[in-house]
Amino acid sequence: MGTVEPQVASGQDAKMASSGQEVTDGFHLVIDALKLNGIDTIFGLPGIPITDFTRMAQAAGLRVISFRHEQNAGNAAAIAGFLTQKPGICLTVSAPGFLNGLTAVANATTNCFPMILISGSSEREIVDLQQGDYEEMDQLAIAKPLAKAAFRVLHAADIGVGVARAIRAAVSGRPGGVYLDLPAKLFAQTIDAEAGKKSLIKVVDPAPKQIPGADAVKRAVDLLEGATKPLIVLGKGAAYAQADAEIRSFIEKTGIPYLPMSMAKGLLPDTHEQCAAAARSYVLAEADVVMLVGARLNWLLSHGKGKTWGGKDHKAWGNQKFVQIDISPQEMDSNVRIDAPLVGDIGSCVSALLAGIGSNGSKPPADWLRAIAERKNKNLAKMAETLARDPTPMNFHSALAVVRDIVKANPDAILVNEGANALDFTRSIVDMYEPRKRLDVGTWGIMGIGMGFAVAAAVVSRHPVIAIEGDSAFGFSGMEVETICRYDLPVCVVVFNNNGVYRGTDVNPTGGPDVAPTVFVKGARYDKLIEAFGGVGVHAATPAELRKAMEEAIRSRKPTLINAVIDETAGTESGRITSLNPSAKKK
Ligand code: ADP
Ligand code: TZD
Repeated sequence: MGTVEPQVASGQDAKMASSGQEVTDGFHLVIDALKLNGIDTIFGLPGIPITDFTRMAQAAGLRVISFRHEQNAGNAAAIAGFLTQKPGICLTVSAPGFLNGLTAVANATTNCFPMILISGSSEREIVDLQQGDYEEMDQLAIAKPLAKAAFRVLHAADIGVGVARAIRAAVSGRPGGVYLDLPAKLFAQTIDAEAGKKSLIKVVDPAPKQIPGADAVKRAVDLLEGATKPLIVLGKGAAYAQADAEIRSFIEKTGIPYLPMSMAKGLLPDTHEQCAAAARSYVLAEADVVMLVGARLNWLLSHGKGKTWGGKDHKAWGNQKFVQIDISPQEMDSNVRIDAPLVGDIGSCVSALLAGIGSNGSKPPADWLRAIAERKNKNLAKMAETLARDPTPMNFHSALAVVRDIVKANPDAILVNEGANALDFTRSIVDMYEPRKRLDVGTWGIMGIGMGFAVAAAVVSRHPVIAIEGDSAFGFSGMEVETICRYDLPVCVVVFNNNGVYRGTDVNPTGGPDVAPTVFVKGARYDKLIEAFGGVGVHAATPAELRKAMEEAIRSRKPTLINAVIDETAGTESGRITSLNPSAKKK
C-alpha cells in the first residue's frame, strides 16, 4: 500500500512528509470517514485533544453543534439517531468529558437509539501504567459494559475500519450506543494520503433487512385471525423503523385496535378511531391476542403480567397470547411466553403479515370494538370536562389544554417532554398526529434529555420544537438555552413551574431553615434565563397568556422560554408511578 510509517505531525496541518510524499493525518481521516458515510452533523464540546478536530470538521463542511455540557450533546446525538436512522455523533474530551457523554450512551443503548460517542483519550502508555496523565482514564474499559459495542483505534490506517465498525454496531440489528476511543496521538499521526484514502470504508447496507421466516409469519397470522379480542401495541421501535405506511395499512386493513407507547404516539394520529389509548386499562386486561410491534414487555407494560394484564396478583400471567415483532431474538420470552415470535425488522415483518392476511382479512368482532369505544368515549368525555375548567392558578390540565391546541394546529412540530406530572399529563392529554414527533424520557424515565433532544430535533428536522418541561426536569439541561439562542433554533421551551420536584408544598419536618428536599425557590422566573442570551422570555400565569406566547413562538421561530406558573399543590409524588417508591415500614 506504500504507507509511510505513522509519525506525529509537528504542525497542525502537515500535508507533506519530509520525502515530499503527500500525507494525511488522523484528524482528516476521521472527518473523511464520517463524511464518506453521510454523517453531516457532530454534537460535542471542544477541549484537549479534540479542539482542532471540531475546527477542521467545521471547515470540512460538517455542522458542528457545540454544547455547554457533554451529556446534552450526547442526548442530542442519540435522538438525532432515532430521528434519522443514522448514528448520531457525540464528540468529547477525555475522562470527565467522556464520562459526561457516557450517560447518554447508556441511555441510548437502553432505548435502542443509534449513536456513537467519540472521545479523545490520553497517552496509552501512561494511562495503562497509571502514571497520572492529564485526564487519565481507561475509557474503553469503562464504556464497554454500558455501550452496545466499544472500539479503540491506535493506527491512522485503521480509522476507516474503526468508523465502519462503529457505524454498523450502532445501527444494525437492535440499535444502540457505541463508543469509539481515539487517543490524542492518533489525530496527529500521518500516513500517505493515497493509502489513507484507500483505507476508508463506505459502509454498504449498514442496517440490513432481516426477513422473518415464512413459518413464523404463518404462526402470527393464524393467532391474529383466531383472536376475538385482538390488540396491537406500537412501541418506539415501530416509530424508529420508519415503516409508517405498512404499519398504518396493517392496522386499518385488519381493523385491530391499537395502543401507542409514548414515543409511538402519532404513528397513526392519536385521534384515529382504532386508537385505544383512552381505554388502556380495559384493553390490556381484556385482550386475548396482543401483537407487540417494537415494544418490550418491560416495566412500562407491567412486564406483560399482573393485574394490568388480567392476572390475579402481581406475578400472575393473564390469559392473552402474544405475537411479538422485534429485531432482537433474545427479546422473546423475556417476561412471559411469546406464542408467536416474529423476529426481523419491522418493515419486513409487517409487510409479510400484510401479505399473509391477504385481502380477506376479517375485522375483529363488533362487540370487542363496541366495548372499547364505550370506555373510550366515557373517558374522553371525562377528560374534556377536566380540560374545560379554568382554575387559578393554572394546573397541569388547564395549561395542557393550551398545548394540546397548539400541537393540533402545528402537527409538524416536535414535542419534547420530561418531568413527572409534566410528563404523564402531557402524554395523556396532548394528541400527536405524525410519526416521530414525540420525544421523551423513554425506557429509563431519565431527566435531563430535554434541551439536548430539543436542539437535535430542531437541527435535524428544521421543524419547530416545543419542549414541555417540569421545572426540576428543565434544570438538568437548562444551560443549553444558550445553545438554543446561539444557533437561533425554533425551540419553544415551556417550564411547568410548580416550585419543585413533583410539587412545591413539602415542608422541612424539623422546622429548620433549609427547605424540604423537593422544594425549589418559590416563584422562580425561568423566563429571565433565556433573556440573558437574547431569547424571548415570557411569564405566563393564565392559559390565555400561555396560548399567546406559544403561538407567537411558533410563528416567529425565535428561541423562547415560557415560565408557566402551575399550582404548586397540583402534582402527585412521582406522577403516575407513585407505587414504585419504596415505602418505609418504620414510620
Ligand atoms: P417502548 O418503550 O416504546 O415500548 P421499547 O424501547 O421497549 O419501546 O422497544 C423497542 C423495541 O424495538 C426493542 O426491543 C428493539 O429491539 C426493537 N426495534 C428497534 N428497531 C427495530 C426495527 N427496525 N425492527 C424491529 N424491531 C426493532
Ligand atoms: N435523576 C434522573 C437523571 N432521572 C430521574 N428520573 C430522577 C432523577 C428522579 N425524578 C423523576 O423520576 S421525575 C423528577 C425527578 C427528579 C422531576 C419531577 O419534577 P418536575 O415535574 O418538576 O420535573 P413535575 O411536573 O413537577 O412532576
